[in-house]
Amino acid sequence: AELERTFIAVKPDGVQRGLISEIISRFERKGYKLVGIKVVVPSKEFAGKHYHALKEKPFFNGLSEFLSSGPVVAMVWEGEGVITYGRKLIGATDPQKSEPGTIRGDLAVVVGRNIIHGSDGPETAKDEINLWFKPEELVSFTSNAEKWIYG
Ligand code: DAT
Ligand code: MG
Repeated sequence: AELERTFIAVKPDGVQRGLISEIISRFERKGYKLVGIKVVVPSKEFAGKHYHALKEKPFFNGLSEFLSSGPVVAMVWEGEGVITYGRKLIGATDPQKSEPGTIRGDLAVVVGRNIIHGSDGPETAKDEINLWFKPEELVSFTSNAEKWIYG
């Protein structure tokens, strides 16, 4: 299996609502591999770095404040097509527009509390993984299930 990796985070609302295992379970059952995970309370400055592409948006300050308001579960998931398909599992940014069956469609109601973050492309995936994780915090291993997932 190709070593594509993406950054996924359960935001403070998802953590407070007890949705960590539900979210991990959806990625794990799909066949993706968890190669890094930690619980952190990011500073507002760090949250601003994470969302730097949105710094001109009117909601940027509130967004950075919200991401830094409590524990976040930061993860790196690996697998073929995980960046694009991870976004499909997550659903549209606005939960009012997310399809049922997606994480946001099933578990969230408003855009400001949409419980999960996922990298939106190969460049942001690389940048976000590097921002949140040191190389030694990530593992590389072959799962026994891989031959049954990929053939
Ligand atoms: P996504 O999280 O789907 O990648 P994004 O990168 O455009 O979406 O925005 C990052 C987060 O900012 C999003 O998850 C929730 C918040 N956000 C986006 N648009 C918003 C809006 N119009 N009002 C309030 N918050 C918004
Ligand atoms: Mg985004």
